[in-house]
Amino acid sequence: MVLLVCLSWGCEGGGGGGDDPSPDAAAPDAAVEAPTPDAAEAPADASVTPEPDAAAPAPPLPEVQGPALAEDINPDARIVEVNLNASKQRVRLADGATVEMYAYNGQVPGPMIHARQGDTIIVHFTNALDEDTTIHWHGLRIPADMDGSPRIQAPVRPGETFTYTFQAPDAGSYWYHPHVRANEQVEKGLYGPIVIRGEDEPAYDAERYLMLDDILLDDDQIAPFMSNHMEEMHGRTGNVLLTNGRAEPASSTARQGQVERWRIVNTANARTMSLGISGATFRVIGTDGGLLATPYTIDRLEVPVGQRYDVEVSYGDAGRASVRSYVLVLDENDNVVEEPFEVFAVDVAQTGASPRTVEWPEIAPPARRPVAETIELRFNGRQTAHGLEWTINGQAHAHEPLFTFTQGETVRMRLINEAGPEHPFHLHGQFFTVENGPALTTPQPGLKDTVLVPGQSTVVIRANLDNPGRWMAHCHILEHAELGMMSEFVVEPAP
Ligand SMILES: [Cu+2]
Repeated sequence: MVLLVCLSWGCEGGGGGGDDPSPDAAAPDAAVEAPTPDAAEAPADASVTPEPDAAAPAPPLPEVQGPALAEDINPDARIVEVNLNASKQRVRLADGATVEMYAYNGQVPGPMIHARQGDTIIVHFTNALDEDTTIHWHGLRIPADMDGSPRIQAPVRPGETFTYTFQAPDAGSYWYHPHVRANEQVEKGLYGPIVIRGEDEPAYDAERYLMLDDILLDDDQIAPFMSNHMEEMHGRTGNVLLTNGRAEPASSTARQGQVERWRIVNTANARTMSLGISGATFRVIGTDGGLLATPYTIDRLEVPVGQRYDVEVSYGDAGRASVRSYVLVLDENDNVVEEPFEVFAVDVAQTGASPRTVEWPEIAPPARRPVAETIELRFNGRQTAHGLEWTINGQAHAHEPLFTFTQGETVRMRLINEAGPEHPFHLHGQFFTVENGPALTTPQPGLKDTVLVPGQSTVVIRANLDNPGRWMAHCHILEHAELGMMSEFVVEPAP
C-alpha cells in the first residue's frame, strides 16, 4: 500500500491566529464555547408551541460537542428542518494555510443534524457547486427516493435545490455525504454528522462526535484524483489526518471522574483507522445500528471507512487522555513500521473522583431471524484498456439489480473477496448482523450497515431486508465504487 509519512502538514502551529471566519465552526470545541441558537432555543420552542393533545414537551437534546449544529428553523419540537448549501470554500485545516475545498454551509465537516428517533427531518439542499451532487444519509433506513442514490433521484444540478424529507427510524450515530463522484466530493470536504437520539439512553457528562478523515494534499492543494495506479488499487490514502476538519490534534477539557460518550466515524476515502486511547479507559457501547446489548472492551478499535462506533470513555486519572491513530509508515531504512499520531486529546483536570459505573439499559440483541436464502457476492478487479475496474459478481457498474428480495426476508450474504485489497462493503437502507468472519480482527456485534472484508477472505452477514425499494450495495472505498464496485438490489414490498 501507499505509505506516506507526511502526516504533519500544517501541524507546526505557529502564532498566526488570524480570525478566519469559516473554519472555526468546524473546531471540535466550537460548540462548547458558543452554544448554537438551536440548542439555546429548543426548550423555549417546545413550550411556545404546545399541541393540545400532545404529550409533555420533549426535553432539550443533550449537547454533542463536535461540528457546529445545523440551525433548526422549524419551531415544532418533533421536526428538525435545516438548510444545507454545498459550495466551494477556502478552509483552514490548521493555523496558517488554507485549502480550497467543498463545504456544507461553509464548514468542514458540515453541520451536525441532531434529532430524536421518530422525528421528521427536512433538509432544504442547495447545490452551489459547479457540478452535480446528491446527499446520501448513510445508515438511515429511510425511503429509497430520499436516499441520495443518483440512479433513483436525479442528481441535483448546479444552482438547483432539492428538499429531502424523512423520518429518523433508528437511534444511533450516522453521517451524510454525496453519492456523485463521491471519491472527489467527500475528499474535498462534503460530509457531516447525524445524531439520532433514542428514548431512555444512558446520560453522560459529555458527548462528542469525532469525524476522522485523511486527505491527500500536494502543495497545499487537494492532490489530483486517480493519478496513480495505487489510488485505483487501494483507494486514496491521504497524507494529512483530520479530526472534525482540523489537522492539528484538537484538544478539549474534562474532569477526573467524568464519563463521556464519543461517537466516531471514519469518513476517509479508503484508510481503515486503527485507534487507541491512552490516559482513559474505554469500552465500545454502540455501532452503526445504535447501542449494543452488551458493551465490550478492546485495546485497539479498527474503524473501516463508513462505519461508526460509539465508545464510553472514563477518566480515572488526571492528565492527558489521547486518541492515537496508528498509521503504517516507512522508517529511514524503508521498513514498514506502525507509528501513532495523536488525533484528539482531552486535558483532564484533577478532582480525585472515581468514574461512576454507567448502569446499562436493557437492550435486546438483534433477533436471530431464520434465513430465507443464501447469496454470494464476489469481489474482484480486472485490468481493462481504460485502467483498473472493480467488480461484484463479475460486473462493473452493474446497471440492473443483481438480486430481488421480499420485504421482511433475512438473507445470508457470503461476501467473498477474491482480490488482495480489502473492501468495506456497505448496504443501503438495511441493517445486517455479521455472522462470522475468520479474518476479522475485532468483534462485530450489533446491527451494521458496513463491514470490512479483508483481502482474500470471506465474511458472512445476515441482512434484514425490511425496507422496500431499489438500493445500492457497494464498496465504501470510494475509488473502488467509482471504478465499478457498485451494484443494486431490490426489496419488493411484502405482499
Ligand atoms: Cu473496495
